[in-house]
Amino acid sequence: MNGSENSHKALKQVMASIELPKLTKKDEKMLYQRLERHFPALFELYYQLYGDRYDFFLHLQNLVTALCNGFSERSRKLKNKDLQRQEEPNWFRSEQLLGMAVYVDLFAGDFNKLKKKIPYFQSLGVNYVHLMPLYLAPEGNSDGGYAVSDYRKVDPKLGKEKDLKALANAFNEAGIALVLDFVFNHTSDEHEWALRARSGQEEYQDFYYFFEDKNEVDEYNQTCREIFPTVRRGSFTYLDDLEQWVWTTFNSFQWDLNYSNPAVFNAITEEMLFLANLGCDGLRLDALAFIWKEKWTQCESLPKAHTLIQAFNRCLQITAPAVLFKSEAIVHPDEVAQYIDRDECQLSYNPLMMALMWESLATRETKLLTASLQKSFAISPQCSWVNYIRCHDDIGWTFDDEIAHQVGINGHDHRQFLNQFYTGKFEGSFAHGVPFQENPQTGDCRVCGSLSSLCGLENAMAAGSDRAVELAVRRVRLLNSINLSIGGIPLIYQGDELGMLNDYSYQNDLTKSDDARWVNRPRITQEDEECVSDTCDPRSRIHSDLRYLIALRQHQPVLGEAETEILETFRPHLFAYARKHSNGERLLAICNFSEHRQEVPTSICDILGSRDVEDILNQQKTSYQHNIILDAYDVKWLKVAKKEFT
Ligand code: OTU
Repeated sequence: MNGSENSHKALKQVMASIELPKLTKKDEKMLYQRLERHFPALFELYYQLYGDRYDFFLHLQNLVTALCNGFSERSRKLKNKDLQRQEEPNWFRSEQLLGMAVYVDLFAGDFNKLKKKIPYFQSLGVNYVHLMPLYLAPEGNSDGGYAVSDYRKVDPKLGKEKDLKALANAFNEAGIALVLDFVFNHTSDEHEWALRARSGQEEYQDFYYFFEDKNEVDEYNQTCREIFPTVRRGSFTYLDDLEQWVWTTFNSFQWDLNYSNPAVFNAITEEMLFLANLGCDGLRLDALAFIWKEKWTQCESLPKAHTLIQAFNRCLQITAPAVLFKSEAIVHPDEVAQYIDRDECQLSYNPLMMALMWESLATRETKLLTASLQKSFAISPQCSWVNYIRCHDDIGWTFDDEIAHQVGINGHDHRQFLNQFYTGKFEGSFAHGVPFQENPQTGDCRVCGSLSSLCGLENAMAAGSDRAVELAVRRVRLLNSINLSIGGIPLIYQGDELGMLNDYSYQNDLTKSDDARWVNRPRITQEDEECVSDTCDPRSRIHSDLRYLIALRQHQPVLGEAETEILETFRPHLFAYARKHSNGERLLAICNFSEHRQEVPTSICDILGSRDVEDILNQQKTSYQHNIILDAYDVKWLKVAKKEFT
């Protein structure tokens, strides 16, 4: 008997053995069709993970029951959305799509107040909103909400569950895609599963990784990366009451879930379907690289991590196919790429481009950016990057040392330089950042700070230098322009649209002071919003430049679902790429990463098929006869000039 016959038989057996929820004839047909299409793959994946267990079939039954229940609980409206999205599977590649990541409390106050911000999103052109973790979490330090105590309850400071539902509906009606965090690598130590485990219930102890033997812990620590070394060394936390160690990759109150146990897979699937049925369009898979562990490995991005995510994806295809997965793999670029697939994560953060834009700003050289993106930018046309410049986390320098070596850069030394440059330890640097998680043993470090402060605005304003302010504003525009045009969903991080500077108030809060990432998690006040209407304030320029870029993008299909080619400019300070739409339209973007004027021969326009071009960004219709000239940090978006008939 072959695999497909096996899975067909298994499906028949499972369906005969479980109690189906009440469904209309039409829904029942839809569910069966989806099961027929996706169950074989799901079965295969689940078998790879748990096939050697004596109770495999029991867990499979439970899983399919959860999927059928999830399907029956999904509202008619969302089921219609599922169908609609199937008709336009590439909706997320549109030039119209623009994202923003916000904290409900810091950005608006609570769910109801956030609902009132819908016009703000709309006026910016934002139609994809990622709400930072909003779930019930421990009081005090909860890692910014990434320690979840209950996936079905919201943080009471933000409102009630019904308020979140109302917000999701309002977003839906306003055409705003909602993205929520799926924090599935760990729960908080206050999650019911953790509490039960702690009280000695064996069934729940199997939900996490407990060790009695210190040697075993030491063995794992030899090969695992330390993520928050200044908080705690190693990846484990000793629990005095249990006299055992528990696996905690991040903070001590974040307990890693044990996915070698199928009961964990099933339980988390139910939580995932609950979130899907709230009406979100995307789930951000937090820390997804860490979900599978094996001794003597790094316990990151192991093959079974992919098997797990693909299995979760199939579960969604069966119950809530409108929902996309967004990979949050802030790892080596080759590993980032491994999560991107229609059947795994349709969306992925682009940490390589993010880090290397900052690298190019520091060095004024584009060779590493160009060489790296030439290798890693192209992904499946059924997927999309989520491009970003800043987020709620730190900046880690996750480039490929091999490529760095090829362009004459020593990766280790270069990271040290970048950390120094962005944390005020390099003379002449424009940036004002804060170091994060310096590891005394390895010398590793990451950088925090807001977009504007890292681009030099904070120092420039403090120095009262008009020239320095001008350059900072231009740097911000340069990075925004790439984010908006290179291909992918641009994700604006809250406050960056207002040019906000670092917020040092976290240093006075005991629950935050040891986590420098709070420097780039500001509370956004009315005053901050009003700042940008004062034209004397440089932040107003940052804001209006961004608005201008967004408005332009919305009318350029060539900036949406179109191919990207990263070009070699043979000019050390210039970065260039071409976009090509299937309708034949093309666009060439050229960016100057230096504060000095640069020139490039007009022949670079040959990729457009003509040297008679216009710069749609600066509305210059000159046809370039000589060299193209770019001022300090200038950007050009060139298209073939429209013929004027006289
Ligand atoms: C994510 O990031 C979140 O974005 C962080 O805010 C959380 O603290 C963390 O998970 C735990 O939930 O370590 O510094 O290599 O870098 O997943 C950020 C991947 C993080 C990790 C990333 C993680």
